[in-house]
Amino acid sequence: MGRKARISSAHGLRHLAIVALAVAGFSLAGRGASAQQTAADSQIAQAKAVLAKYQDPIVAVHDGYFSTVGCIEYPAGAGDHAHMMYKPGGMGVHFLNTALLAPTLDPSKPQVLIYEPHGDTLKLVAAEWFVPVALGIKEAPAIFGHPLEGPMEGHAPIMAPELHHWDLHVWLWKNNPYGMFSPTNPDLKCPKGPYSYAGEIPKVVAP
Ligand SMILES: [Cu+2]
Repeated sequence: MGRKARISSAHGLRHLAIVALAVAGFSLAGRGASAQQTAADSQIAQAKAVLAKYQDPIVAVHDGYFSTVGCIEYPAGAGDHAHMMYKPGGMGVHFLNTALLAPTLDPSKPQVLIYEPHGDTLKLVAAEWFVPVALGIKEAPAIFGHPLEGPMEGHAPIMAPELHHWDLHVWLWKNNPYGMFSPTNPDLKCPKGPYSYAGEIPKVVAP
């Protein structure tokens, strides 16, 4: 073997070692990501089990979740950077528990429960983690590995627009074709009645 060939084979070995390290790094990163996903999935399953009791809205009221009455549906989004990107769909009836407002989030204690009216009954469809900016939060908190969206104005007409907040809707009990973490659900319908509202897409605000 000539000198040149030796050099190039040493070079080749080093190259191989780098490739092997890179592959190992990738698969480690991949394993890390999937472990995180598994952890988030089991947290979601636990939250769903713990919160199942709120399928009875009276149990929710007893625990401090109070109805904001209106059923909210969003028409086609404003589609600009000043507003949240809400695809057309429903958000339902929000039951808010102000005693749970805190800067840190607990998977078993969402601040909001979301119901879909079905005739004379309310069906639990989603939970929402909700953090007012007034609590001193400067960066999006996260739950189940997902950062909350916002900050945004309060949702008119069921909230004061001044209630600037971060939030994340998690559709634990109703399939959402837009995805489990989408704010709106095209399959959620509000009844034709005096307490159904076409919500205004909230404006994005500064943290
Ligand atoms: Cu909502």
